Amino acid sequence: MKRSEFPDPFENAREATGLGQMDDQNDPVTMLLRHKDVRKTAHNWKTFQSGAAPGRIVIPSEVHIRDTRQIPFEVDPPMHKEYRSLVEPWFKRPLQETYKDKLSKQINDLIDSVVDQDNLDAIGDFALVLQSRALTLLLNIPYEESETWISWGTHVFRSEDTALDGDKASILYDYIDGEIDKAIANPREDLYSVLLNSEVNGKKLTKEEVKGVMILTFAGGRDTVINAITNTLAYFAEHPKSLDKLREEPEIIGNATEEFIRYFSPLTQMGRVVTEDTHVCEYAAKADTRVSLCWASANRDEKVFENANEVVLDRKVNPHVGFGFSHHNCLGATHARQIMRIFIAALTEKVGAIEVLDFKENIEELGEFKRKVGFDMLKVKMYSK
Ligand code: EMZ
Repeated sequence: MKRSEFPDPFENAREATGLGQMDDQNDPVTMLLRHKDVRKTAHNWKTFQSGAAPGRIVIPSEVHIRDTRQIPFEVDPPMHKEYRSLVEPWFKRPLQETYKDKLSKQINDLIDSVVDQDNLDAIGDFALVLQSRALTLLLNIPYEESETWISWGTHVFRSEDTALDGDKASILYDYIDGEIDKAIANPREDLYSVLLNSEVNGKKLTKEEVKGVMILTFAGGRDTVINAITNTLAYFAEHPKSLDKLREEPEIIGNATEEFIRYFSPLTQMGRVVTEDTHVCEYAAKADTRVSLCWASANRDEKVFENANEVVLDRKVNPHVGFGFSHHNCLGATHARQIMRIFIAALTEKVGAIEVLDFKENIEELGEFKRKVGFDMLKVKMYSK
């Protein structure tokens, strides 16, 4: 397999039944694989809820390592809308020119500092650094704070050998508790203080609610952004003409960003808990069981995407669900898109070619399926233009 190839393990099952099965800590998941079913189910929050026990809609389930409800991610309408409209303007700030300029400077400086370096650790010394520094802008927090987040390593809830790591998770939870207390003592201009001063339905947000938004902000955009960046590097390494094409046609960088998100689908799936006995496809879903919306499979559905297994940089119609779908679509998508666009633009300006020197693929085990989602290790050299 080529390093930059991300095969679709769901094709046969998607065509045959539209369903897949996997166990997850004795709380099995029925995976919905078709674009149409995924979108339909995402809309139907009454029967397929997000507001179950905290952690239960995440796969692997986080019920054993988390009690705090992530907001607005684990809340259903009508409360979902209240929270979402509260945080939405803040998470749209990446559209502002000043924000874009700062992000662009960060990313360009980082590339300058690693270009021509031999054997660059593209995860630990590049993607993680880029993601953590960018997060200081999203939170409006001093840049230096990124050093702390980088020191946590790539996975907030995972370590090298365990899928879920309670000790590691508590580093994040304790840190956020501490920051909330500091922001209460000395109000600041950052997301913590904005949330602490906000009201929902006429009531100030509690510390627990603020924590719920902050955990989501830290955890939701970490592995996903890191995978998007490293996978893109691997892709350009093997497709130098694609990098040249984007150099010549910078106007399609937006399309290319969407296409990479579709093709890599950095978040494979998200669960829902069934609230009443129902049917999806031919499948009888029982109350209190889990289904998942498999974005990665939906994004390769040949009924929707022509040449679904190819990266078509200037794909025009691209109704991918890489950022989810419906009211729960990714809150961080504006930020993530800016990161990807600016990152790709900076590569075209500064980097002539990329070489992969060593790699280890990150393969998710999903019951009957195995899916490559990114890399556990990726060593590269970026050659200056
Ligand atoms: C949750 C999730 C959100 C979860 C959109 O995804 O991302 C995962 O990486 C976290 O582990 O807690 O935030």
